[in-house]
Amino acid sequence: MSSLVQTRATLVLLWVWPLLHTSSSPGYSCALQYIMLHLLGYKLTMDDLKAFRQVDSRTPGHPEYHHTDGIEVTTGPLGQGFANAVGLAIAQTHMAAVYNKEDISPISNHTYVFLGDGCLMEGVASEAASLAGHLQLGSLIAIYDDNHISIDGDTACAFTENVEQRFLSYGWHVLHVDHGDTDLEAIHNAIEEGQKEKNKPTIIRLRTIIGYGSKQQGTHGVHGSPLKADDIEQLKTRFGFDPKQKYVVPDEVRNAYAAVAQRGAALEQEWEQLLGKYCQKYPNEHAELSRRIKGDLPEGWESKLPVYKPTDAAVASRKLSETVLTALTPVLPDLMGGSADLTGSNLTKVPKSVDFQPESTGLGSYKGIYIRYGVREHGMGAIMNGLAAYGGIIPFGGTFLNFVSYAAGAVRLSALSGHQVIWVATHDSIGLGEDGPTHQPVETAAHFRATPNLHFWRPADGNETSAAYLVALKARTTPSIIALSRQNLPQLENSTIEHAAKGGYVVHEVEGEHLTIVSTGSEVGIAVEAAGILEKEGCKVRVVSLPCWRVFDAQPEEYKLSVLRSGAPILSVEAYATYGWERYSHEQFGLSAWGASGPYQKVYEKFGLTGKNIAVVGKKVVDFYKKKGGEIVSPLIKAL
Ligand SMILES: Cc1ncc(C[n+]2csc(CCOP(=O)(O)OP(=O)(O)O)c2C)c(N)n1
Ligand SMILES: *[C@@H]1O[C@H](CO)[C@@H](O)[C@H](O)[C@H]1NC(C)=O
Ligand SMILES: *[C@@H]1O[C@H](CO)[C@@H](O)[C@H](O)[C@H]1NC(C)=O
Ligand SMILES: *[C@@H]1O[C@H](CO)[C@@H](O)[C@H](O)[C@H]1NC(C)=O
Ligand SMILES: CC(=O)N[C@H]1CO[C@H](CO)[C@@H](O)[C@@H]1O
Ligand SMILES: [Mg+2]
Repeated sequence: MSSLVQTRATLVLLWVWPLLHTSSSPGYSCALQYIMLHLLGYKLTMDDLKAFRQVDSRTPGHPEYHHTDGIEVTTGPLGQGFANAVGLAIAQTHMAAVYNKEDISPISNHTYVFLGDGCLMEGVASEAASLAGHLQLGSLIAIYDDNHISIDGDTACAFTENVEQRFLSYGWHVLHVDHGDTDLEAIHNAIEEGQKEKNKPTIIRLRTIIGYGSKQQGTHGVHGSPLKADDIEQLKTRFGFDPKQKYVVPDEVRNAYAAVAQRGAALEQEWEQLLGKYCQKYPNEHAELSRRIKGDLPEGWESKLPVYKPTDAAVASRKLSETVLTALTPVLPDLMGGSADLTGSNLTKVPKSVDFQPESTGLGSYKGIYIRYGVREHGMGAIMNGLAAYGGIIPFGGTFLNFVSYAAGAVRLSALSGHQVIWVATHDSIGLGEDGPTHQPVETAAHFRATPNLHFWRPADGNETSAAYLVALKARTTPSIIALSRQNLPQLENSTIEHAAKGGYVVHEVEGEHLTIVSTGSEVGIAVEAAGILEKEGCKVRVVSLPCWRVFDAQPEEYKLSVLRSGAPILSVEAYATYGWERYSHEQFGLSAWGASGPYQKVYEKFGLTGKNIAVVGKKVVDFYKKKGGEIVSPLIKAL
């Protein structure tokens, strides 16, 4: 199994491609990738190529995983593809360590990635490169198109560092080819040399000329806009094509690529045979590996999810999350966790789990399931996308919810690509207390709730935390962010896994209510407290917990309307910006600006997030709607 991630490419690489084992996934220059896939026999016809960048084509402007045959990761935002490749290489290295045997090694080979100046300027790539060097990922080979050009022109204006020295200091094996446009032999040799290096990732710096052969070669003029007609004509003539013909593949070219495809097919058959032998000799390992690669979960894992009694002690949901992970790890070898240097605070490391580290460091082994990402949130997000893309691995990564925003570029690609990545996002609100507003997420939830195909969970207690993991682990093509508290949360009466798995449910029911309070996470307990106070004053209050909007939105209309029903005003309460709550409530209570530093109870008091104050706010809402008169209709009842 080998992977080829292309974050961008130039024409010259066309000639390199056939030397590699399988295919692909690029950025803005994916036309080349589509052409290669077409020539090598993937499901891309000449008509697909002609429909390049057209609506509903199989050839969108940047390559999309799950959309086009042979595309291994979605790329386009520079630097992401490179970091994905580090994830793919970690996955290969780990799966090889777990499943390969002395006599049969079904998992071998390399991950190749093409990158340009843009990728190398991006921080996310630096984060991933630094970690790849530390992890000694010998199976990773990066090919850097060093053409001295980016969109603004000559890289002299902004990018003059010594890339080779940078990668040497990261611990990479560094090679270069001086004439990358013409010296095919040198490219071939460099790749072979990279394959021989087993203890370091390799980067090959190819010195090239952008738009080689065009009249505008060597300038940024060829980066993004089509060549002029006369330029195309002279280019085709120069390379021995008939300038009058379009969309033609000469027979020699077709045959040459068909031979490569045949060689690949033969290698695949050989590999299938190898796997057959492995199956006979190691049936248990084979069964597990096959299950994982297929994307199935093992039988009965759900029964290991912890459940709590209403009388159980109040516990921080980050701790509840650790309890879930500890319970699931023995039955779910697919879980590969990690943290961006907040292991102790995030509680992501299952006791006794081994670190994923090169043996030589004495810190762990490649069999280990716990990745020390270091303080590299964005790198972690993009690497997790690579781990998920490889198959057989469900990555989760811990950091403070506020710092998931640092990784937002990778998070939106998880969602767009359908990668099952789980963020263990602790310290989920002003409830983190003393660290203050720099660490307190306020706008974060609104951003991630607005992101398509992303589940943002904010569980309120033990059963809800188990429910969040249940749904997140079953959602094989959807990433999840599980926002978890630092402070202890009481177990809510009536919070079953089944209820919370619907994304929203009534946690405290009364008939003929004057008010419904809808809330999430740590504020649900506060809402229940407020309901108790108001009840004593003769005001009947229901409480709804809505731990995941998107999952709730997907429930049948009838169920949703039974939870957020008509007849009384609905008030939302959450320790975040109120943005978005208009969809589920008539009135909103939350933070109107940044949080504050202090002991968490004092901070909650400062912002009026106490049972006592929410009771006052609730009363105000009830009185307002009583005075206003008229029918009160659920905010869910709308035309569109
Ligand atoms: C994160 C991100 N920022 C900006 C862009 C827009 N962009 C696309 S290509 C490019 C320049 C890339 O330069 P280089 O990698 O050297 O490619 P070359 O021009 O050499 O082909 C930029 C800024 C992007 N795709 N992603
Ligand atoms: C892939 O691995 C096999 C066996 O492990 C090896 O024979 C082959 O040369 C490798 N191919 C590449 C492209 O690295
Ligand atoms: C948690 O769920 C279990 C099983 O669904 C239920 O018996 C228990 O009462 C729930 N606990 C709380 C605190 O609601
Ligand atoms: C929990 O549900 C039961 C049965 O529906 C109900 O009697 C009880 O009042 C509920 N508890 C709370 C706190 O709402
Ligand atoms: C509950 C818990 O384990 N908290 C830990 C959080 O992390 C710090 C160090 O970062 C530890 O000191 C705490 O014990
Ligand atoms: Mg460039």
